[in-house]
Amino acid sequence: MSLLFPRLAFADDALAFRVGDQTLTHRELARRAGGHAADCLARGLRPGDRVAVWATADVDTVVALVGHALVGLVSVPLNPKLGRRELAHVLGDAEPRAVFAADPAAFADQAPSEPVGTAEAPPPERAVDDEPLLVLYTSGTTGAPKGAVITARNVAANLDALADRWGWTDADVVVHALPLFHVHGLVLGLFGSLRVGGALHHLGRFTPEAACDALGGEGSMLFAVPTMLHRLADAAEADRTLVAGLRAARLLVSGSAGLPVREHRRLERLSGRGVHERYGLTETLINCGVSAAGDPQPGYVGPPLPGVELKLVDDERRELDAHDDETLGEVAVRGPSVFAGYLNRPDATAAVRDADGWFYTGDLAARRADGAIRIVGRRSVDLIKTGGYKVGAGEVEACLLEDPAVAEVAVVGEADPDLGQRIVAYVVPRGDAPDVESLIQRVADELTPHKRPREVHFVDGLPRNAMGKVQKKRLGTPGPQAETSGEER
Ligand code: MLC
Ligand code: AMP
Repeated sequence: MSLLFPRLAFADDALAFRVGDQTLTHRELARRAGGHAADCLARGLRPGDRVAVWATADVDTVVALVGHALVGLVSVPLNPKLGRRELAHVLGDAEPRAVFAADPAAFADQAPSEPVGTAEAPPPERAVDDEPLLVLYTSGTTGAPKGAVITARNVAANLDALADRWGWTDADVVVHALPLFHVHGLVLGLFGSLRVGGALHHLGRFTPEAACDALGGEGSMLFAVPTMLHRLADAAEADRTLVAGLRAARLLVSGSAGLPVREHRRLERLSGRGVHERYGLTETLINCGVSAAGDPQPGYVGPPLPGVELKLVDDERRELDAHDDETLGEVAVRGPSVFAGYLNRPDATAAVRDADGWFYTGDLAARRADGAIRIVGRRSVDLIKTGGYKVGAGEVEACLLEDPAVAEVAVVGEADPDLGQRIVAYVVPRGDAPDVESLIQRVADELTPHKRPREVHFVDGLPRNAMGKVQKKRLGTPGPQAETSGEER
């Protein structure tokens, strides 16, 4: 039987997790996760049950996430900043049997939850099986987010492929400041470190100084979204002493959104070393990555990982046999890391995965002769990536339309040097223009703060085609008659 987290079965006193001045060794983590698992069973929870986890970055939450994984409970990590409507949607859809919150007061109004027990017990041994491990909520173009069901095998296969590509071992300490409710921070950062038997040093919150300090110390690899690397480059330009940390790292990894070539070059100029990119999705985990054994490849996310089949297809999903770095097609992937489907949404699952197991990503790319992939954009203008978070234009539009002063609205992502894309709302007011701050706050309160528009433009009407469909590509800098207001932050 192969185990999901082999080192936890033979745990020792090496570091497994650090955040601030709190640490867990592999032995402590194994025993506390075992205690949490036993506690869950004693409360009547059974393998296969879903448990929502208020995913703050702290030791108790890590113990709970690992305890659930070991005993077969399916964690549904929640962004602690989820607004009212989105939280109600996720809880209504996932129907968790329990909610875990390290600080139950944070969750008191929403549902009963219990603090983590401090009891210790031998950890259960979780095999790499085909049972669900996580349900991760991710946005689509329209409607509310969908829960992607990820199995233990999806995760193990993907982490082993990444370990191979990055030479990732038990000697590595990953440094990151990513949230523990998405693939990047949770699956790669936490579960990846545990699967290889290494450690995760979580920074709590991202600052360039903290990242460089950690890399200058015990940290060997940095996992970051492009926004963080952009801020690192800005900070290192202003304070050259930060460069030492970047130089000391074994590997700097960027993902969750494309890192512009200019940012690659800037970091290279500053630190003399480059960034290795990898590309993935919540539903497929990581598909491609640049090998750590070779040089970084600015503009490319590398070839498919071992075990991942990848093809480029045209609009009719016919395969394009192009290796010219020019012909564009949608990326489709197949392999052991493609998810089990969306919870309660067979229709949505069938729309993205065909009968042969191919998953259609919606990403447009070209392929080089050596197989390296260059991501150039997305098929839909309604999927926005901001700071590495995926946001569906439709969910933000639906939220804004609830304001009685909004007659029509179109939400788009506009190029932003820091966030990659920033969310911009074009609003046709009903009568007098509504207050911009309250529109922005509505989205922050109902959905989540990272989905809030950073700018709101008032317009007389939205550009439409003959069929009446809004033509978002024609929205851009509003005309001279339009009233414009930016967010003041
Ligand atoms: C601001 N804030 C507000 C607010 N305005 N809160 C309520 N109402 C308002 N109107 C708060 C925010 O919540 C936040 O708090 C702080 O003020 C700053 O907000 P921000 O400007 O939105 O955040 P920012 O500093 O820009 O964040 C940048 C970032 C973040 C890079 C740190 O975007 C981030 O963590 N990105 C990671 C996304 C990620 O992990 N993606 C992986 C998806 S998996 P506070 O306390 O939060 O600072 C995937 C697959 C793959 O994609 O390939 O990996
Ligand atoms: P999510 O649904 O949050 O998992 O986001 C997945 C999407 O992030 C993908 O479909 C891509 O559009 C984008 N993405 C992730 N990594 C990269 C990358 N290295 N380059 C470009 N886009 C990326």
